[in-house]
Amino acid sequence: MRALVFDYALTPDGWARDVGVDVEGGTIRAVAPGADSGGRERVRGVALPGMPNLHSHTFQRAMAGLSETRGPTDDSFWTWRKVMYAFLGGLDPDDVEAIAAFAFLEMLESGFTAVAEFHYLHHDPQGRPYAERSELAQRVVAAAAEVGIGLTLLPVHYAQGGFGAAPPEHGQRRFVDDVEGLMRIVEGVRPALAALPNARLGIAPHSLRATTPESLAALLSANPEGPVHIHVAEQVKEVEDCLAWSGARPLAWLLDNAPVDARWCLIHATHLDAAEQARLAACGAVAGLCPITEANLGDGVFPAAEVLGAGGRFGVGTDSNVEISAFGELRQLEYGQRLTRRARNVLAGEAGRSTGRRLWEGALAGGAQALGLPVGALAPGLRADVVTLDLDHPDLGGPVGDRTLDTAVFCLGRAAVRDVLVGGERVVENGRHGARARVASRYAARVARLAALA
Ligand code: NGQ
Ligand code: ZN
Repeated sequence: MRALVFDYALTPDGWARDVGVDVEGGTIRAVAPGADSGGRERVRGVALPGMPNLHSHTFQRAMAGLSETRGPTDDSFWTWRKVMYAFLGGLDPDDVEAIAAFAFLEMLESGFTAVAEFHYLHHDPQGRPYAERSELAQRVVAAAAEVGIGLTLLPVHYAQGGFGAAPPEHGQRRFVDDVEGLMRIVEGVRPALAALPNARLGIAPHSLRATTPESLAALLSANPEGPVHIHVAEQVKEVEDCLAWSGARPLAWLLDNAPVDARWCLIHATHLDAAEQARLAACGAVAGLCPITEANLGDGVFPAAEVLGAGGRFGVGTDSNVEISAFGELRQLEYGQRLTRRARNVLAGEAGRSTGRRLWEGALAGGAQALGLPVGALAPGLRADVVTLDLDHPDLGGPVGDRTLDTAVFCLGRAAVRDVLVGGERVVENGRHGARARVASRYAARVARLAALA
């Protein structure tokens, strides 16, 4: 048993001072505001429940900055995807592990304490399964174990190149498998995942365009429980292609043809008509928003005011990992609304409410649901995953409360983070992960190797 006391904490009952937290086996046993410090280890700063990151493709981190030069035709998501496919062609298992470890480390330093990795890089550079089919999935698990982040692994099924049984492109050779092949990856990685202190296995049909009605049904019957994540309607072209294929818009098609409920996380549910907005809010699934990547890729703006206003659930993810920041995702989410509506404090919901607090608490709940892990609040029975804000930062010297969180979201970002605890163990101290030097230099060597190949 470890007995901690935080200077301040955001508890389910609101802000509190001198918050004692008892931790056993990584899980919170008791939370007691107004604790006296005798016999307790003091953790300085303002404790927030750590944020779950509900969507990541870690390998894309190593192409950050490589797709920002204008190409010969109008650049778009689709030209970015070509660059991304070319980049991943050369990744070997050691690259995959080194990049994942660095991305996970940066997530921890930015305030994320668990991540849902949407893992679709399965095969070797020629598109052949590895001798151990789950080789690359196991590398992702090893990376999470090395840096100590909670993990929901989502082995991804990629069935086809596009709507209507389009054959896969050359760039998709490392992803494509049948349901049986994917299930061998699921079974292969299960033991490694079971050895992590806070991990979960889910499943992910990649997207409506990369799945078929038959493979979707087969995948769901082979995986009757656990999280289900899918990319939904990120690009206007996906909406048009889905209409041409089925006569229905993507989210409407999914809701009509799959048992979408609270197990589901709908990634990039960007393009929704009014009926879809209402159905999304009502279905119990989490809208998985990745506002920094969605801005970077030119996807469009999720109708957050409408869906959240109707009681919809949401969480945030870092997707391409071009910039990794828990506070930054929430800031971009709100800024998208401000820019399109020419208004301020759109997502706070009601008068007198703090935007930063509303977003942090909303994304905690939705993120925990999407990952299927016992995280998301400082409460008994949940993991002791905590991010502390640095009260020594010159911008955080005022009274502790909603304003502290608003300052972190809108002003400081990662610079607000002091310590990060996962399962009660301190993995980040004064903004730096304990393994940063080793993990960052291994990552840098891998990025240099990849650059030399290109
Ligand atoms: C992904 N990314 O899975 O990484 C996709 C691109 C694809 C986003 N949708 C790959 N942002 O769509 O095939
Ligand atoms: Zn994605």
